[in-house]
Amino acid sequence: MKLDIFTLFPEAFEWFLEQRPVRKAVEAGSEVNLRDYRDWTPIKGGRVDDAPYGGGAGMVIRVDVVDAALTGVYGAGERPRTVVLTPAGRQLDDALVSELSAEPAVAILSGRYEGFDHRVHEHLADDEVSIGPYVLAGGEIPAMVLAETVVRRLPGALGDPESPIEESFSEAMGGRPEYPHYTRPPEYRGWGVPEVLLSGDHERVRRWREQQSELRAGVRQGDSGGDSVASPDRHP
Ligand code: 6GU
Repeated sequence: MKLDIFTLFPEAFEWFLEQRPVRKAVEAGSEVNLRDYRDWTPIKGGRVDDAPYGGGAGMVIRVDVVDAALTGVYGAGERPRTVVLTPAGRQLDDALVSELSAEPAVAILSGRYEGFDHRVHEHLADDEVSIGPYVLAGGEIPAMVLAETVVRRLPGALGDPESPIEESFSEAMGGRPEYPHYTRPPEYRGWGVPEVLLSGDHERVRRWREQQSELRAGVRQGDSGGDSVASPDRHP
């Protein structure tokens, strides 16, 4: 997979590129690149935005700037599947992550200000994606969220090859949240660990985890029951 993240603030992604799933995926042959719109802008002074037609507050990122950046990176030929980040987009979920991670290449367009000239959405992007029903100041955090969910699916991103299979909301979990995890010590301040996990009985552990996952799904849908284990007591 070749992932290009277009942004006005490449420096915001430094930590992100160094952390484990991204680093591992890159070591295993995937590519994650940051692309700065300003490197290709045809506007003098390195500008990328302008005042909105019709008036109003804020600045809008220009369509010619975004197009020039895409042409600068991909040439005149075919462009990869292009996602524009916008709070009004399709909400990111596990199905969309699967779809995108199966692509040979993806371009993520991240913006600031009032967003992009709408012709970016209409003519340059294939998908409009939001990371949830709330508004953030810019697309950098959404870009990292989207990129991390996709990169985690790529070969080599995770150390243990089983860990992406049984995680929350995955198909292997029937789209349900994951079961709870515990580790040493077995008792802390009187807070114990479910006995079954210490039993060494793999079949009982498997059944318990399945049940916990279903219970959490029920809790999430507003069902009663199971809350004592699904949401353990806070500090006394
Ligand atoms: Cl993709 N962008 C912004 N600015 N806010 C958001 C978002 C995206 N998704 C949720 N909130």
